[in-house]
Amino acid sequence: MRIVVTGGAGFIGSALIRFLLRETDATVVNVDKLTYAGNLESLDSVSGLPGYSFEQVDICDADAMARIFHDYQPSAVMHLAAESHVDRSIDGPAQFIETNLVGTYTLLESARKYWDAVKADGRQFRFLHVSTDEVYGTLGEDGLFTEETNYKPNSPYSASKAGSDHLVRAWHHTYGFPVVTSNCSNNYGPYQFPEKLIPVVILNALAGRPIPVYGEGKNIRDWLYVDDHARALYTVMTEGREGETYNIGGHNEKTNLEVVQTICEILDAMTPSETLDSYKSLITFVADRPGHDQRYAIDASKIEHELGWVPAESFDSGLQKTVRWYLDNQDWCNRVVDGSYRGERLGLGGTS
Ligand code: NAD
Ligand code: TDX
Repeated sequence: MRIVVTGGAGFIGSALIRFLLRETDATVVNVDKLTYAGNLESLDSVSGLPGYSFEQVDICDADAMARIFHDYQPSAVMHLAAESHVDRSIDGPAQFIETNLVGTYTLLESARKYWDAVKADGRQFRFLHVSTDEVYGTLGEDGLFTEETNYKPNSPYSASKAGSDHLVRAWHHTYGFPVVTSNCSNNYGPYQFPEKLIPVVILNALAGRPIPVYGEGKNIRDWLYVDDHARALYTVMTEGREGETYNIGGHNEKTNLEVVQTICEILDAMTPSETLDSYKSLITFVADRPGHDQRYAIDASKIEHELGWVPAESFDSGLQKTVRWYLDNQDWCNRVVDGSYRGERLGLGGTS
């Protein structure tokens, strides 16, 4: 298979490309604009392989996308490119509308025109749209998100992703375009940009800075190790039923405070602080995120029963691996924090 992966320089996209190039026969064209979240250094271990190509392209650029389809003649698209951070969407929604909605529309149209041209030759083609559980809104104390749960997005980010899911659905329903969609819970693991909770906690703790916990830390997220997500995406793309959606999750519901405290305990064991009894003393409760969803939890029985996918990593093992990775890859972290991965400086999450 020749696969166009959009957003392949991001956190999940780079895990997916490492998986595809190491574990499958696929060749990969990484189409990425290289926003602040795109980091080609996350692909250093595979970018020299013959099956890998990179194109610095904005998915909103219809001409550039048409050229990509013409030049590479892919058999599949795995669409991950997006603005992905909820807090940024609250401060500046415009880019989320642009990339997540207009970009997905532009990509769908480019892909549909290409598919129209090649399907007459009997060539196979599939479009995997990678989305999030946040489109379903928030849960109370009970219940799980299933594929039948109504969409009730609450943040500009989740609304833009919900809109992109609807576009993909409509392109299938109206044009017969061969799509499959996945909705996944919170990912964690190596190479995650330090704006998301888990890397913020690890890097702030190591730097002796306050660890910001929004509100009372009681919000619940359902965590999945990123390599399990990458494998799930490949499974859904190759074996999922056309036009269907699949929820992906790891059955790891934790309060944010539990997550933060566990990371501090792992750090206390792996690299005890010279000045603090425990990194937990850095935990600082800060103003809550506006519109903060209370609880996410995924019912993953459809992908498990229909496609036989189950996560390999437990939350404990995945978190140990993740903390170890950040400790062992200080170069990658430093180059992100000092901005040298793209020539500018990043302000790490503060406490206000
Ligand atoms: P990320 O922010 O780490 O990476 C996004 C990538 O997309 C970056 O490499 C960026 O340069 C690229 N990109 C952004 N705008 C672009 C544009 N206009 N054209 C081309 N490339 C562009 O995101 P992530 O956490 O790896 O998430 C990847 C996908 O998975 C997103 O669609 C996200 O909504 C979805 N998702 C993420 C999570 C999670 O926990 N991180 C969970 C479920 C679903
Ligand atoms: O400093 C922090 N302190 C804190 O308490 C940060 C950055 C977050 N939080 C809280 C907010 C959330 O309840 O931790 C939880 C996780 O926050 P994020 O890491 O920002 O993730 P979330 O908002 O849950 O969204 C993530 O999962 C679903 C991804 O960013 C999305 O792209 C994905 O769709």
